Amino acid sequence: MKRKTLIVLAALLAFAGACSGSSEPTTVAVRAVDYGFAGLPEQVAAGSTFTIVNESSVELHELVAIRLPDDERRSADELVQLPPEELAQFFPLVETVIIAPPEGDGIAIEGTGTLTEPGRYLIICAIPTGADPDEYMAAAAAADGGPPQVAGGPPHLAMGMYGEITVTE
Ligand SMILES: [Cu+2]
Repeated sequence: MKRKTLIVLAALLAFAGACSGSSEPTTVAVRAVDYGFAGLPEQVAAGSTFTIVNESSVELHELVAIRLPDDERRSADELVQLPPEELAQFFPLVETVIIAPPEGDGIAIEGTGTLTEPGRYLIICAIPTGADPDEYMAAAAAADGGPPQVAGGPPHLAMGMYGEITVTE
């Protein structure tokens, strides 16, 4: 076999190894920016824990992980285009919510940040654009699990702050 062929084969094997090497739970540090998630992996092993750091100096951000039904085939791109009341149907499937103030670390306010159930997850931030962080946190506490009512523009997901991950066995 020619040397060049061997090098290509070695590279392919290394690539295959990297793809299948997601079986161990890890801690995934995601960076929240205006407006998106940086460092969101495509796949993680079940039991992996998410943390967020908010790199914005003005906006509050959150990471909401929704375990999509097994028969849900629409992409994250399609799901975030749904009217708010249709998207709200997925809210009972929220596994965890991590919220982080501007230039701050995230705190899990629902769940623990760990995704234990294999499947496909929609990741969104639904904070209204331009909302006052302190006002939002106070409203969230007062809403007792419901959607906080605060002034602001469209949710950050409408600005592109969403993603999709698959949790593997
Ligand atoms: Cu956000």
